[in-house]
Amino acid sequence: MSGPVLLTGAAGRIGTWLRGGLPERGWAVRCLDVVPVADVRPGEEHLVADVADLAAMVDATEGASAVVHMAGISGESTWPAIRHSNIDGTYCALEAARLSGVPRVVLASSNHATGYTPRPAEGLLTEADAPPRPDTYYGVAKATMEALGSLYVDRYGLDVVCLRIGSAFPEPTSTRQLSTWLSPADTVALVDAALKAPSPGFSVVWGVSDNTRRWWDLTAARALGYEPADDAEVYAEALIEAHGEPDLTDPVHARVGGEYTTAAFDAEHFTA
Ligand code: 15L
Repeated sequence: MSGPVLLTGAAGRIGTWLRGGLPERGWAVRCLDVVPVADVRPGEEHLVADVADLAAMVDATEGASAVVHMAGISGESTWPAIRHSNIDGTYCALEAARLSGVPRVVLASSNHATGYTPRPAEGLLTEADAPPRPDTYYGVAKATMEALGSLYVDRYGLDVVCLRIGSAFPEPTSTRQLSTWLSPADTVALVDAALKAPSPGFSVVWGVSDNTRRWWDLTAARALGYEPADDAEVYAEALIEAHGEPDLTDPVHARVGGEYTTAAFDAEHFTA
């Protein structure tokens, strides 16, 4: 495949991991963020633009082989802020890809698109068992992202892979994250697989490491070619000593979205 991958949200946490990891896997990366990247690396191409600016996004996607769309607010916020960055931003990423003839878009969805989904009594939860059931405005934007992705596949024939990312942090910091952690290396492996999978059409997969305590099924992600290497269990002893054994009846552990489904995430807690 010729042409660089346009990486939106390149200055963010996941964007920074991908700027390191994708070139190691052979991808040329064109970086875009609304703020300049602090530590520009040799050979990197950089653009500063708002992802919700369609004209700028059309310019940015010109000649790209794929878009990896990581930009957006990374948690709950006010409706206007979410609508601008996360809903308009996703529309512009997809529409710019269509207008520029970019055949594939990888979207950073989230477990919060399905946050009110209960943990299954036993076994693993597949993506098909978790249709959109958002827990926040943030989750609504991620459910909208998946719906927009589906539209651009059916109507315009793009390939769109939605990654329902769990907890993408350097290491797990809570007992919930013993189940939901997606390590930096596995984040790169998952995006690489989403870029390489032959003709995925429309695909929605959980983004989680191979955690001993995970309850999200990885069959669909593995079918794309994802081979996770990490397991949060190495952090279990320390986290359980600090926080106690997880209470599986607590919404934080009993629902996909964890704390996002609790009253602490009611709208009045978020102001402009
Ligand atoms: C997400 O989607 C957020 O971006 C991140 O900040 C965490 O809240 C994560 O989900 C999670 O569920 O742990």
